[in-house]
Amino acid sequence: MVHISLALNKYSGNFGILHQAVEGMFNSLGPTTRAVGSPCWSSGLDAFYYDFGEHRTSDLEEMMQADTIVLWGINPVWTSIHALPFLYRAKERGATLITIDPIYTATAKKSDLYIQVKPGGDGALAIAVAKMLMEKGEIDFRFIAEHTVGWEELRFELENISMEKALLQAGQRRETVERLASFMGKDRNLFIWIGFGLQRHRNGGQNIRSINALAAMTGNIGKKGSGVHFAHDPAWKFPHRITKHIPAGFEEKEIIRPVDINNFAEELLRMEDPPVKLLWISCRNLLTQNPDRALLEKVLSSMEMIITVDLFLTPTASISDIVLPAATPFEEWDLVASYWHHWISINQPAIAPYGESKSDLEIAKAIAKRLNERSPGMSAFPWWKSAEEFIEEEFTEEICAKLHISHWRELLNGPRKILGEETAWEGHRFSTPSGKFEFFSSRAKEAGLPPLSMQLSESKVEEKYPYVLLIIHDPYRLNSQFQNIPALKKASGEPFFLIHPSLAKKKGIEPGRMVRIYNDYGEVLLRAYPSIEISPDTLQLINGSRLPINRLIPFIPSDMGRAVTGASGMAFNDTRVEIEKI
Ligand SMILES: Nc1nc2c(c(=O)[nH]1)N[C@H]1C(S)=C(S)[C@@H](COP(=O)(O)OP(=O)(O)OC[C@H]3O[C@@H](n4cnc5c(=O)[nH]c(N)nc54)[C@H](O)[C@@H]3O)O[C@H]1N2
Ligand SMILES: Nc1nc2c(c(=O)[nH]1)N[C@H]1C(S)=C(S)[C@@H](COP(=O)(O)OP(=O)(O)OC[C@H]3O[C@@H](n4cnc5c(=O)[nH]c(N)nc54)[C@H](O)[C@@H]3O)O[C@H]1N2
Ligand SMILES: [Mo]
Repeated sequence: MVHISLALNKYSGNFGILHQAVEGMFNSLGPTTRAVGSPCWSSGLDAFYYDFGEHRTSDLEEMMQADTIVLWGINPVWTSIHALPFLYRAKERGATLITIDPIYTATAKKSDLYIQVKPGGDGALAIAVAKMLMEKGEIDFRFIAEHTVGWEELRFELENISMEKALLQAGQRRETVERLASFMGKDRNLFIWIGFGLQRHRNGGQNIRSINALAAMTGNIGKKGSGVHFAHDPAWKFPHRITKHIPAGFEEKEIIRPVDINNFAEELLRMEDPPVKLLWISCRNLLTQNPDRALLEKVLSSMEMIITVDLFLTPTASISDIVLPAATPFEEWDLVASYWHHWISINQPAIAPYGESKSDLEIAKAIAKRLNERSPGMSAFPWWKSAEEFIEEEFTEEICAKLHISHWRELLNGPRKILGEETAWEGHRFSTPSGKFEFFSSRAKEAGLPPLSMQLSESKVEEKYPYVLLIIHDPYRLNSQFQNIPALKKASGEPFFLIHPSLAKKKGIEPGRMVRIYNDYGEVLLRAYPSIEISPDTLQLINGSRLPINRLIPFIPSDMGRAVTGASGMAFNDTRVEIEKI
């Protein structure tokens, strides 16, 4: 019954609920080793957990009722194009669009105001704005009194923070922040959309807590057209029965020996008693997306067996012993929910699986069946059930009621939005221990984190290398996917990075020149193009190219993530490098 030397690493290839058959199959074996946490959003999830009790977004369309929309560390013009019609309509209605980003992104170019924040300086920026709003009396004291805890402690802290220090950490002049604050006063509907890029820093979680506090002190929570929006997970309302086939005698919690998904290489190396021998990789291009690539290569080569399930022969699949071809979404049933909008849909197969490919569910079923043939009772996964039966089991009465359907098959006519959850936190009943929005979080305190949501960071990290490497998500790809589509490859051109003209001049780098980007972890050779879209101490690179960029990226944990996902977030955007022309 004990298969602890088997490990699973699975992430974002397909988040459809039937793909959780992989977790279900692993659960059915009893204790195994599992990658836990997330390379993506953990620090932000914890920030929302401490302040609100959980993460929720309003219906995206509410954006159209905002007076001010702040796109804070998010680049939807590249990464969330389905949101653009609402942004444009809000703008037509007179909303002011503000982008806060260290890079003058495609989104910033469409905004009315752009603030070039220092990487990791968002908390300090929120604090500077909060201090100004306090000076001007633009605080919603009624909201604070009725719906929050910890205001007195926070006010005291804010009064004692020096404005100069906050401005310096945010990399701003006073006038710029004054302008920003003028769009955020208590009588404007303020809709803040926080992105993933901004929380990929050592202080990413705390920075989000500061932004949350800014929204709360101006009364911008639970009101139409306002709020702070980071993530929402309608999928969590499903019972996830597909994962619950745990053998008798075990509790769900006991059957996972956790390995941090971000510090995967090092933790796997240290794993003893027993060491991991077989690694199952699904929905992941581990080798190109995880930090610490050199160590990862070494550790993976020491595995007795790696099985990768993927649609394509990715770099990760290429180093595996067995590659199982996955079916595409065109060839499988699935139940699909988003981590941002509120729609639920059924994915229906359009064609039968091509060649020998199989969905993750069919693979899980086949394995469970075979294991039980060899050794009856080895897997508790119900291999005899059809995909449609697995879908059926997820639809509880409550879910059907919220979708206004009596049977899931009604979704075959088109997706439905979950009703009754349009405005996040509308009744102001928060899921925190106090039931209120918490400027002071006892849960954060217990976790050894600063209890107050606004606090200037005092810790100084000695940086050996001078330039911050910001790796942003690609307009033509989804992480490492779609490399193989010639039209997209052509559209995105050869990989390159951007460098400020003053830095290019200092280093004698002409446009298009090959440059060595390096640090203690490795090096990458790439063409450089000067651009005033970034600051002189930042380099911009686009994620997803075939280049092994993650040779440069060490594992740097962010401040938060453990409470919700079980491991800290990953501070990809705190990677530091040096450059030289070659
Ligand atoms: N430097 C840097 N690194 C980053 C980031 C960053 O900003 N900077 N971003 C991080 C983020 S946000 C994320 S989410 C992670 C993503 O990390 P991964 O989840 O590893 O990313 P993908 O490149 O999307 O790889 C998914 C793989 O799943 C495969 N796939 C697609 N559909 C299926 C299916 O149905 N079944 C199976 N078995 N496989 C399938 C795809 O072909 C692809 O190879 O990367 C992280 N890495
Ligand atoms: N086309 C496309 N769409 C995608 C993806 C993709 O790869 N391609 N990936 C999907 C996934 S997995 C994810 S997680 C999302 C990511 O969606 P986004 O969060 O929009 O993407 P990122 O490029 O990671 O980061 C957004 C911005 O954060 C900025 N940033 C970095 N550090 C800081 C900081 O300290 N402060 C502030 N204010 N900004 C900062 C970056 O400069 C960048 O412009 O997109 C999803 N959608
Ligand atoms: Mo992500």
